[in-house]
Amino acid sequence: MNPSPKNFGAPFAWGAATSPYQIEGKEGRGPSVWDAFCEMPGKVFGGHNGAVACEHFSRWREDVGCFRAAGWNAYRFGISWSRVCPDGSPMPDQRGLDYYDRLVDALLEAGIEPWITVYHWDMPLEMHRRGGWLNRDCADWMAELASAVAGRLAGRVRKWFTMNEPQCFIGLGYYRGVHAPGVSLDLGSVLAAGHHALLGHGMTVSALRAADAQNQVGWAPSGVIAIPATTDPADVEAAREACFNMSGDNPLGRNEPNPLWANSWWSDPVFLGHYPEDALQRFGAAVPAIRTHDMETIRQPLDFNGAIIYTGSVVRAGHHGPEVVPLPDGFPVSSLGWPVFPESMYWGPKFLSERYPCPIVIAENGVALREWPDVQGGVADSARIDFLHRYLSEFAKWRAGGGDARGYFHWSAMDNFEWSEGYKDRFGLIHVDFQTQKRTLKQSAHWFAEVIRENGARFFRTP
Ligand code: IFM
Repeated sequence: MNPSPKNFGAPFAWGAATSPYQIEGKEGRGPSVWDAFCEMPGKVFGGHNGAVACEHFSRWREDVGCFRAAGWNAYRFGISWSRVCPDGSPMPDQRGLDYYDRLVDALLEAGIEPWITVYHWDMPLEMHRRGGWLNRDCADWMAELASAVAGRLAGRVRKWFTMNEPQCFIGLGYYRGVHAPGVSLDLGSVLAAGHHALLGHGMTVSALRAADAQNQVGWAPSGVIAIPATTDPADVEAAREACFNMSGDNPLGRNEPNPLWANSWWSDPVFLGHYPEDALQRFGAAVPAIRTHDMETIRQPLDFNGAIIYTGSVVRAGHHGPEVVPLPDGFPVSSLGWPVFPESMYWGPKFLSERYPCPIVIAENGVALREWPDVQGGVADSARIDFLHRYLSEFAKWRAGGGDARGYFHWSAMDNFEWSEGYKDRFGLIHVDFQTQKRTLKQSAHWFAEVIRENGARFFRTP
């Protein structure tokens, strides 16, 4: 590693990310668990759903043109399981695969490397009816999906994420019930579903490697990021502890008696091959049944850890352990109310890579705003530029100190269906008019293109 880097180094993936349910629309696919969830009264803002979304299924050519114009060298997108397995049988439908085949070719032609996420939440409804993640077989179904997709795209796609944020599709979906499938189960069932998801991750890694030995595989979890209140070693230690401690004393987990946002419940099995001891103690009888070889299946060597970082909490050393520092009035927040903490892009990669030594790819980072096209037709999202500038500076600081950074994917490529928040908040670098489906590159997309052209050099210059 160059001790004084002048930019993000090569090869570095610069681009943006999407997921299928959020952009594709329902044309050509079977019903998914999210279609059913959106029909449940009161679950999604304004009764919105992903039936149309960005119509990316039919507009993908135009969209790839936008991505090229935005200067990305990489694009992260997910496979719609309900498109590849529309009736819920794990047998793939070739027409679903054809779609991704064409998309991948178009991206490669545009000089954009595809980074694929195998599972980003749109489980076929029929699989959910057969138990979904509560059914251990779901792990096999996911690995079959991975084999089919990786087999078809072998030699053209080399970068893979197994799954996106099990914290969300298990924690929000099966425990809080605010995401699909929208159920609130007891902790034991939730942890069992999570265990099956982790098995699905491990089996998918093997399937991807079996399809092509040159495949590079990672995953994309999210989790709490604690930022030390000061650089005093006691505060730094308190923040580190808050990121991983799963005992009931953790101030970041106290109100959530479940593994929802804990890094260690999910990442310890994946990288270290076991669940964290403090969590096993805390969850007691709710701990899932772990069969012989399960942990070996889950712990597969990974090529990168896809960190998902939006926000954080400031933590200090208190008299009785880590304490959260309250936010002052008027603290900057996104339109979803998420506090803006650029420092999370330094401390997050640092704490994660210290505990789980593995190169970091930022799989998602971005900000929700409610901007609109101005009278001249441009979209002046200066707050997003400022957000990006600040977060990327912190990421560069981490890399300059020796961090192994391999890529940055902005969330999101384009405005889209933001799950239970519907269409009211916009995350895209590309503005989508949901009435006309017109795409407009926002100012942030143009600014980001310059950053990419110089490989982020501006963040490494000393002022
Ligand atoms: O839109 C989501 C994405 O699907 C998963 N990670 C967080 C994003 C913003 O909420």
